[in-house]
Amino acid sequence: MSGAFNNTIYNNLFNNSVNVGFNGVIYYNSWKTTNQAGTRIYSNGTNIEGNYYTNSSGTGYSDTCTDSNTDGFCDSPYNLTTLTSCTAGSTCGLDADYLTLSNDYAITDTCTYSSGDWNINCADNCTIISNVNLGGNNLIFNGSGSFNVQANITNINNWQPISTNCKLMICTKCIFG
Ligand SMILES: [Ca+2]
Ligand SMILES: [Ca+2]
Repeated sequence: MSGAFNNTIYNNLFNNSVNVGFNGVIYYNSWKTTNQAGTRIYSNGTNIEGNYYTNSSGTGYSDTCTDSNTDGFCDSPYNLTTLTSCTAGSTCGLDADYLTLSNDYAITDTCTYSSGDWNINCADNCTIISNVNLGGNNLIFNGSGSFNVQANITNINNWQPISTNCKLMICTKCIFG
């Protein structure tokens, strides 16, 4: 970039050995939009904000950054002048992507049964509206909140209601509009 100023650049896929370069005086540009629901240019996730930075070997910043809460965004901003992770308000310079897309998005709620024992976090406040066949596995509750059952959960080996703070709401005669 040469002399670029005050541009807004978001939800792009940069796939080059060197993704961003500057010539001459470096001015401020915004490398993200407001966090919002949207279709990502690349990588899984429900929201958009910054850009995705990769290379032909898949070792770009977005591929390798730490995303500890697996929300699909890197934990640290990305300084686009030095092409290194940075600390907001300190080492990010005028051009940084503050919410870089990561490829580590993972659905974290426990309301959907996949296989094995079903470990339910009551803090997810699940409402189960489709029948679930547990295949002889256990139903285990943790956390505080509720678990609202409006469908049949069958083939349970054992209930383990180990949390007294989990309110079970079992509906026997559900009314569906
Ligand atoms: Ca990754
Ligand atoms: Ca994150």
